[in-house]
Amino acid sequence: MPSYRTPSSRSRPPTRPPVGRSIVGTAMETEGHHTPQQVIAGLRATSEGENLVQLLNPEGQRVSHPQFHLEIPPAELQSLYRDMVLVRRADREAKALQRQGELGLWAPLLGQEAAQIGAGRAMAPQDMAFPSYREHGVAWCRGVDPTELFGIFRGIDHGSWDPLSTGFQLYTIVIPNQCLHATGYAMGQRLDGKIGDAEHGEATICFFGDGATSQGDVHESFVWATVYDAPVVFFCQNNQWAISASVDRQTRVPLYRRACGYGFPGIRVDGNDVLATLAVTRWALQECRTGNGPVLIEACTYRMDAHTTSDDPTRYRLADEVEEWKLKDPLERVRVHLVREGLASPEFFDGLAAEADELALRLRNYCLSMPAPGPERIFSHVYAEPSPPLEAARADYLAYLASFTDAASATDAASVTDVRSAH
Ligand SMILES: Cc1ncc(C[n+]2csc(CCOP(=O)(O)OP(=O)(O)O)c2C)c(N)n1
Ligand SMILES: [Mg+2]
Repeated sequence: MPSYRTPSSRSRPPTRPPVGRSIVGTAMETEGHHTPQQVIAGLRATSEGENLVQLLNPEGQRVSHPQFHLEIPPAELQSLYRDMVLVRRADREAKALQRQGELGLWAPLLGQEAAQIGAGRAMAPQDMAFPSYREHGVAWCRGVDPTELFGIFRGIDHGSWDPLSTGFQLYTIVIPNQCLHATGYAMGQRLDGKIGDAEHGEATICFFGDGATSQGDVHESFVWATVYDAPVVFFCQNNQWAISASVDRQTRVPLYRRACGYGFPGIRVDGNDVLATLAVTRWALQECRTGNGPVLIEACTYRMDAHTTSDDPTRYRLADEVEEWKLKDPLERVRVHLVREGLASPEFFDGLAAEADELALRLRNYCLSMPAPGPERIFSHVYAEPSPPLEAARADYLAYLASFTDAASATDAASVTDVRSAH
């Protein structure tokens, strides 16, 4: 029987008395004018947030924190900025492709780049991520190309990357099933003796939203994770909205404080600050790797765009709110910091802009030439090993299609190819 070690001393985040329930964070696209009132409201919102870990403020200045000290070389800072710029560009291109009828749907990540790049870059190669449907930035960090995401949103694929080699599981639409999957996986890591070593130990990180916290799955996951000391970081991106339901419809206490009721640490980070998110997630994963999991992180951020391309957020939220968050843009504060501190040259920014253009063009070209898979594709990659009942079902289905007199249908059915083998 495996023994479950109860951590003797958790290194907990600092605790301070709660001061309120409003959650604030930061803003986005930088075009547009803001009134002085909006500027002040935006900046004050971040600095007054309850127990918010922040290392780079919206003005692009480093701030200190008693527990989290992050020394970061200029090259690493540039590379974090590069990741955020490129995933934002991929996200904007995907939205344009949807509007042009090339994707069936898109779930924008605009505004959540720092939360996702900070968390994704904190992961070690041996860690495993369980995403929802908006984690395009984490996918990027795990080496899953945006083209792989496009297959899902074009409706021709259920996800074609390898979760084991990338450490990035498939997208999950059913909210928030992935919390249960992640908890089970993390329990497995513990049972297999994969934790305990700070360098080689494994950890799991699970991504979900503020709205997801109202689902029973999250409660069940928290209970199982805590009583089995599962090495899982629950990474909640509180982007303030669950489609049209604002976060005050989900909770009357800041979400990170819920962890206390389950007996594990909860910590609240400025999710629009890539440095703070990186530092806090690194700490949390390390806690898990060394047997002190689970940990809950609430990353305070904002969904700047619609829930999906099928949603119209002007129906349920005020433009003022969005304007306020624009002032806390996760990219802009890093750009300002790099420029002000002389940590990146104009050539760096020019080169990055060109790289983003190239990426967008590559994604567009790929999308326009993406082959449609045949109808038998649904039977592919279901099990690792051949399955006679599934093979029989596939043969039946192809025979059924071939029974049509329509020559075009028969040709389509016969010429179907696996979309993966085509690329
Ligand atoms: C079980 C379940 N119920 C309802 C939905 C429909 N739905 C899709 S996204 C969403 C809101 C999720 O909000 P949140 O957890 O805050 O994540 P966000 O979209 O903001 O990233 C809902 C209700 C679903 N996908 N699954
Ligand atoms: Mg949300």
